[in-house]
Amino acid sequence: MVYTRKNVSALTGAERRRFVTAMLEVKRRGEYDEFVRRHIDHYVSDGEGGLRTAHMAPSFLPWHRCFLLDLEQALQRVDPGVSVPYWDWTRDRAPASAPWTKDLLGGNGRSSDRQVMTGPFAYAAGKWTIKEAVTDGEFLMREFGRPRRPIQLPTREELNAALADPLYDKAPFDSTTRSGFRNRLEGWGHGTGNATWENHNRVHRWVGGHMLGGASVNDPVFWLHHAFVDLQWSRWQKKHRGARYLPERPPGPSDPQHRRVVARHEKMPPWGVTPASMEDHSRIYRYV
Ligand code: CU1
Ligand code: CU1
Repeated sequence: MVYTRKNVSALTGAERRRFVTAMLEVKRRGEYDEFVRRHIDHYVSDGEGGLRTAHMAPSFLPWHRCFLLDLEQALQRVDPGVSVPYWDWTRDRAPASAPWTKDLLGGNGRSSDRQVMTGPFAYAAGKWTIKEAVTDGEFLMREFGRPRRPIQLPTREELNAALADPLYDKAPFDSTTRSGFRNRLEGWGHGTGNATWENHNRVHRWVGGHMLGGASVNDPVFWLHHAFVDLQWSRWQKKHRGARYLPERPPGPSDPQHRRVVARHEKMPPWGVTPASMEDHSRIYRYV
């Protein structure tokens, strides 16, 4: 049956409680840290050799779509009525708004050590110990807006500029690509300072703490952020009827991107599904 993903600000108290309970149970079962580890292991950048699947690549969108579906299945094994809500950071921009409430994700980190002190994912609540990370420390960290070098959440206009691009992605299909919906949304920018981080990337920077690197999955907001990013892919498809995932065919042997990106009909690790098969989610879930 097709289920729905809702705006986090529209969840009822009971829906919030069920989402949090399911997340904590997936963590308790040890499954959650496998998701963190998988994301760290797929953190391959332009500068490294080999196939890029999750980031700095066209398959950024289908990769995270599959990743969210796996987490959602883990949540639904605990409570079949739960799905991942999305955080519309163009509207809910205040540090006290959804999803940062005490009954959901908790709030900002404290200034001394960035430790999150409120809500069910605070270390002191005893159910969210960080185990898989690139740095030490067992507590979840956030640093909203990066006070030492302030950064703002992306605006509706900035997101719309990405959605307006009619091309899905463009050669060289990496972080240096200057146009194409995928990189405008993923957000490897070309300016200096804050302009280096656009849309999706800027949100990771704004939350700060664990959201900064490959271990960003440790912060449950990762999923709410990526559900909203995933929704943009659907919006882009509706805006540009017939526009498809690119590249359609694998780059040839003389192309520097040969075997470094996943083409539309190639199998995407670790799932072995093709981007083409992930373009339409309407038989699995809908956004409301
Ligand atoms: Cu990611
Ligand atoms: Cu991300």
